[in-house]
Amino acid sequence: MAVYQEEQLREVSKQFQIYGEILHAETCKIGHINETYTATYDQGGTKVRYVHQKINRSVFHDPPAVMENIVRVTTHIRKRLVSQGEKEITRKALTVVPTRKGKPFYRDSAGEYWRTLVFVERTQTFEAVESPAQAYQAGFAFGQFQALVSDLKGERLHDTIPDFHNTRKRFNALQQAIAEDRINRAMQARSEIEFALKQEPLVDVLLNAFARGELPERITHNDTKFNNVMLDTGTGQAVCVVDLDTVMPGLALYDFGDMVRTTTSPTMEDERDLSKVQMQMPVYQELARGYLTAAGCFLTPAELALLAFSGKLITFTIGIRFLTDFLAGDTYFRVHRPNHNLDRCRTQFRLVESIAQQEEAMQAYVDHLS
Ligand code: GN1
Ligand code: MG
Repeated sequence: MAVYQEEQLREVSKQFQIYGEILHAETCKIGHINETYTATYDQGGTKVRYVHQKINRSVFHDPPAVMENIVRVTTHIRKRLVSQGEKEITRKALTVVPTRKGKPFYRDSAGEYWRTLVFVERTQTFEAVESPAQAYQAGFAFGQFQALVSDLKGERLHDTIPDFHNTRKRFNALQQAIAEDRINRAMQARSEIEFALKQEPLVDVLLNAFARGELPERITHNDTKFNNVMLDTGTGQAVCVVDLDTVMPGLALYDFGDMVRTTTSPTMEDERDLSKVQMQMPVYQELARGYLTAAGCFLTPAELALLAFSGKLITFTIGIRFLTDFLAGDTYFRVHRPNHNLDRCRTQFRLVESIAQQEEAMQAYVDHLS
């Protein structure tokens, strides 16, 4: 880690209610948005780990609102787990560590927002699913998350990123990026652009159903990537879900859709060999079974009828977001190599095709389960 980062972290670490001295910290490379560090402290002779994160201000315009949502949600989940008699609560519900002034975030002299969480030990995350059993765990974990927050009382949560999964707005943004073609990349992405524009009939399906009052607004996670599920290193069972920045009012279908996107192909999100990208039915079936085991009791028939479609839609939506960012010059998603966003877009579009080919069977399976 760069020296300036280490000094910055040392400064940040002093602001939070952590009793002990920081020994060292590592950069966590997962995630395209925030800067994340795992820091080890000496606490009474024992090594204890915490997570420090700098919230990306160009993505999250109101970090205090993000933190207010997260504190409300994690506090509520903790209470529910306690009342259910659960053990290991600080592994199952994320713990926001307050600053010495009692706030959930620290604002540094440059205006950057930092937060600290208790590190969840003896867990691991995976970029791609290794077995149907892991997909079951992911489905169950996010379904349970939705169930746990379903009775959160009080004001509506903040929309931390308005219109986050609004495919019509994402589609319009793509059209604009194509029209502007700011850095002359449209040529390179001709076939992806053509594919994207052809899919326009998908764009309004969920938005229209919502507008007609057929789909309920719920509290949802909105970033249900498989690498946001912490799996116990011993048992392989899901312990908790992380990355709560986008927890806000939304549709349950978007959560399920993003699980389909990130679990059912054996490949990473940026796989270059497209022949390896495919929706695997046995993995999908376990994902759906896990999700419905936890969430089946509250989902409505209209939601259940659109589960398979939601996988196709969200995969398409994230695909056009990668494509838009590629055309705009990689300003949103962190990239690690040339054409990274274009590669990511290609895998998404290949997966859209694979889901489309199997969509009927995918829906038939969930119909039979529910
Ligand atoms: C971003 O935080 P991270 O990297 O898990 C993005 C998601 C995308 C995802 C694609 C706030 O998530 O919406 O699905 O990349 N998060 C935000 O990998 O835009
Ligand atoms: Mg995220």
